[in-house]
Amino acid sequence: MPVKPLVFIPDSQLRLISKPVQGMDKDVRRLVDDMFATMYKAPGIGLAAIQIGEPLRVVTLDVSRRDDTQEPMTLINPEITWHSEELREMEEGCLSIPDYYASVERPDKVRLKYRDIDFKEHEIEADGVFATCIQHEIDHLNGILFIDHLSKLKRDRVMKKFTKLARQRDDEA
Ligand code: GNR
Ligand code: NI
Repeated sequence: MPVKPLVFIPDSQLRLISKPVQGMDKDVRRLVDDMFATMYKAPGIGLAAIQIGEPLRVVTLDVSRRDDTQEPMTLINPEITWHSEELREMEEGCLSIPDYYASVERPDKVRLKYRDIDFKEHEIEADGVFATCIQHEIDHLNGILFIDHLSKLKRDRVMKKFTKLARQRDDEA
């Protein structure tokens, strides 16, 4: 289960619309394994495939936060079928935007349709951190980042900082 390098802003891959998975095969299973390895190592509570450079609608998730009670979830082709009118604000971060955190308002509850690792369809209701994380990951599948939900001023400031960092890294290489 190799840990893969993460894709960071301002890499334009993060703006791609990821493609639906047509069915499970060895390649998709290997991708899911690599995503869990990369997500747990980071560590993060969720990961979208595009964050390791694969534009497929695959998400790994584990909001348990504790090593002794892992609750890994694989979401293939996830779709939100309903969301509450009620919103909730939560501090978010993103592995593709290291060490930057900001509050985002999103629907408090969602209904989620997805396929599991056996390509079996499920529909579940989610709230709390779980609901926030699902929405953050589905945004990734559509080329959207949590900073897109902030003011243009804040977003521009973050993009500028990371663009400068990337240029310094390139200069050093
Ligand atoms: O690890 C992560 N933590 C997190 C915290 C609040 C809201 C969303 C997240 S997802 C993030 C990992 C990540 O970047 N997933 O795309
Ligand atoms: Ni993210």
